[in-house]
Amino acid sequence: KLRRAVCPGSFDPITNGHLDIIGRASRLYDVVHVAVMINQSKQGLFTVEERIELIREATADYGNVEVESFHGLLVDFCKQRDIPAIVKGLRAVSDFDYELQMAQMNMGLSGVETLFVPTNPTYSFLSSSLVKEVATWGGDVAHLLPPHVHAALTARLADR
Ligand code: COD
Repeated sequence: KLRRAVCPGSFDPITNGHLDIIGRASRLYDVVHVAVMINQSKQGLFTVEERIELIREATADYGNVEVESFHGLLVDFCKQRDIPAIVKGLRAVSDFDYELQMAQMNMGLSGVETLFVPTNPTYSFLSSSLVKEVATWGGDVAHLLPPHVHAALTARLADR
């Protein structure tokens, strides 16, 4: 039986911080599902389809990563695919309260475990929203994103 885990998020867009966690999960599990969770109250910079494509290109070399979107509860995504574990990165104590709440809620709802991986300190300050804000005002974020994601971000911001 294949051992599966999910790395969920918004990934608007995927950063080197996300990629670090996905890569580490891909060494621990047979299959890692990356779930782009659809949040209709949040207007993204990239469409869900664009985010999926950027993640697929970034994770193609790992060989065991499957990328898809999902509209609904993360525990239902897990149940439908027989996934017993959620893998999350923890950047700082500021992440902890909310992540703990979600982990306990998800455990209570369906018994799915959440495993926390400490962020690579190189990326502990990194989030998609900060990257977008810095790039919007011309700051250099090239070292924080895979090259094709940086190119897509630069193009998208130039269009606006
Ligand atoms: N270093 C390491 N890890 C990182 C970094 C970084 N620099 N940045 C992000 N991460 C990891 C974190 O684990 C983070 O949780 C994950 O990547 C995704 O990050 P984002 O910012 O793309 O996504 P979020 O925080 O918007 O994702 C929240 C979810 C979509 C996971 C959550 O809202 C959810 O599960 N929603 C589905 C609906 C649901 O089930 N709700 C009930 C929850 S109890």
